[in-house]
Amino acid sequence: MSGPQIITLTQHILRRQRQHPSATGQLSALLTQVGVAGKMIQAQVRRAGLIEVWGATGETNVQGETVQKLDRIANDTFIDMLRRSACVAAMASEEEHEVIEVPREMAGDYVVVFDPLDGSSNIDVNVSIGTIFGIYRRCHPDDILRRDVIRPGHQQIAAGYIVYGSSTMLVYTDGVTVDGFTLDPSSGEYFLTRPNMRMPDKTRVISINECNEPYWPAWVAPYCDAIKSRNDADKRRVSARHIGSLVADFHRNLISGGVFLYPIDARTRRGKLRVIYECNPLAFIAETAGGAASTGEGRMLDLEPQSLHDRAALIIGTKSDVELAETFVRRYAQEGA
Ligand code: P6P
Repeated sequence: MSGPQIITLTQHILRRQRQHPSATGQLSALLTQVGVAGKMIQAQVRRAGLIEVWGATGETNVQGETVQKLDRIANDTFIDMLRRSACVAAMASEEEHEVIEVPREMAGDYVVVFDPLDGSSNIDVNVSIGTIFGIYRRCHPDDILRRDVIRPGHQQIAAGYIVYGSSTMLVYTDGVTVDGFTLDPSSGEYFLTRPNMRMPDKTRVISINECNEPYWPAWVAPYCDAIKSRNDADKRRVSARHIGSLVADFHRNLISGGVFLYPIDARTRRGKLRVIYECNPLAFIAETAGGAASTGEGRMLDLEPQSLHDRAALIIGTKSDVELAETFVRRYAQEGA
């Protein structure tokens, strides 16, 4: 890959840094290290089956989910890279019960939250999976506080994901633009292939696990029907696509235009997706790209999490159809459904 029009992830990050004269370079270094961790994880993902990384470890994580071998590898890789980056003071992972504090002598100015391998139930069937991350400034120069991590998503200063799909792409936002970088396996470098990604304003795809319909709140089925009713005998305007890997479903919708929903489950009265390290990073990306993300009752990024592994309902994607979902929620709430 060469030519003046193609720039690397590091070149892009440094260009952005130059727009902030007071920048110390720590965020640039941190984002670069995230990219390196992504390369290390994708190297293992791409060899699943050739090396003994299929299957489960036999452990159950804090979520009560079976830990896949690649979950453990991705989690340990991310933690090690961030711990040694000198940019991070604390981190929170889907796979870790508690916040991980970096020793003071190695700590930096940032806090990172992440799902090291989202969609890992898809590993053994060769379906796209990914890493999701969010970055915050630490709240206090010396101590790690609860509010360093348990905080609303609108305080993020950067967020992104790495999707291990037909190619490996790193997509991140600094709050100004959303930019996508494709990993070139021959050079080991990420190249800017999708600058300034914008969420299309038309929904072409709806993503939801239809098998949960018996447990949906009353507003969900009518909402889905309203979206599907845009199709007519002559033209299909909306299709259903649900990979079962949030990061892959979101990435497709960000490029093609779509809405993803994981509503509250009426049996448990809670959602499945985790607020801090799944919903909020993607919500920050969605909003920066001109889309939206909601719990149904309100803006996802305004939600005040109460604990590290809080879950919520998530509706994310094309802004008009996220807002339409909120309209349905209000209508059915008024009808007492
Ligand atoms: P279900 C993967 O485990 C995940 O957290 C998301 O990536 C995905 O969207 C969701 O769960 C799928 O859940 O209940 O449809 O299998």
